[in-house]
Amino acid sequence: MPVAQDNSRLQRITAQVESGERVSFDDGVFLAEEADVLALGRLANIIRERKNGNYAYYNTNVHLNPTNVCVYRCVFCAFRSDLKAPKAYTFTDDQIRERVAEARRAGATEIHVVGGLHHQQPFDWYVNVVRVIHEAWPDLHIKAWTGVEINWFSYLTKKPTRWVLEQMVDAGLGSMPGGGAEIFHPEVRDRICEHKADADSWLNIHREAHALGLRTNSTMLYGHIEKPWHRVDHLCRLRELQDETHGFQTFIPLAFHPENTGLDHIPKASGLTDLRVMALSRIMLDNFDHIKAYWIMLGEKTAQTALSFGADDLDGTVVHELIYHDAGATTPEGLSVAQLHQLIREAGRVPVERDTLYRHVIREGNGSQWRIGDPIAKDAALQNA
Ligand code: V47
Ligand code: SF4
Repeated sequence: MPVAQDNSRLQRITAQVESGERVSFDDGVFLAEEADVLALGRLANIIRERKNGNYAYYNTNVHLNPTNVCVYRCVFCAFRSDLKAPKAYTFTDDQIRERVAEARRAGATEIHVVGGLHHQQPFDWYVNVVRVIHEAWPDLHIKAWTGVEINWFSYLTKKPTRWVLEQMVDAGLGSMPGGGAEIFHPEVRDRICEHKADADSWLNIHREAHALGLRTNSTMLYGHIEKPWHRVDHLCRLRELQDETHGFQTFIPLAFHPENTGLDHIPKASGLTDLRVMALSRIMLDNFDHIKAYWIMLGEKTAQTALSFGADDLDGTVVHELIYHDAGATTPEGLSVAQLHQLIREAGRVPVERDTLYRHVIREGNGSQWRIGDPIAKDAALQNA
């Protein structure tokens, strides 16, 4: 396409974004394939600041991966283990309680629970993980089980996914993380994780969760065998469900880490690709309030830069994260709140601690006590800050 025509297409899309109009699939593919990274960043920043002003959010959370034994063999995964392999583990109730105690000491407001699909554990074992956490600390928000796990529990019990979700809510589930989405398009999905829940199943489980009043997150795993248009297709499918339910809170682009995986010949995505995908996500997901730069996966420097390329959230002080570290991530497993504040302030943004549901967390005393304020968008104290 001649350069002059490209420029006029970019100008038209810019005008659309400025006036709050949605960007089409075709224009999304054009942006993904042809727009330069700074043009993408400018567009994404318009939407980011319109939705979240100058705030950059983080939360104080801990991760719990209760088992790494998994019946599936996703080619991108370095975390999973065979049952008999030396690295296989499955937590006991006491080990789970120990993680909750550690969360309490760290002042966490959330515990993020995902793991492998252990074929020898019955459904009750997974319900019990949630129950043990909830009984040990009822105020801790439990964000647990991806759509893929819920799909597996339905297979295990031969009960509908809605029933599975209801059992989890009864046990103390507060919301669902966004994992397992990978790339929805079957051209890619069938090659990287052929056995697990397909796109429609994943989306339908989130639809059902939203109907039950649960908020959920969403992700996309990029930087492996997918083409830019597969990313746009993925984003459009999420956007469509969000139009219907408004139940997604945030979207997290996840950069593929190749080490120790079946795709270790693929080089890790560059920082520029990370920023392009971040910006593209912000532009396409016009009905999502938040885009997360998961610092543990991106590294602190790219995550900080991403705050000017569409991202408004750095996730949390994530300790005991295994999925990326098994796949070669070299970031520390946890950042302190002071370090997160510094990253955010250096980026020219205002740090705001949020809880899982994007309500303002107000710390008291030495910080180990807190209370939950209003939803951030309505918080008078923050608006006047
Ligand atoms: O579904 C697995 C990804 C996901 C690799 O909801 C990999 O707040 C890169 O979903 N390289 C699980 N990625 C993690 C996840 C997540 C993370 C942070 C916040 C939230 C949230 C959700 O991790 C999996 C898969 O897409 N993954 N292996 C790898 N080698
Ligand atoms: Fe199992 Fe999840 Fe790894 Fe796939 S990504 S092999 S489902 S632990």
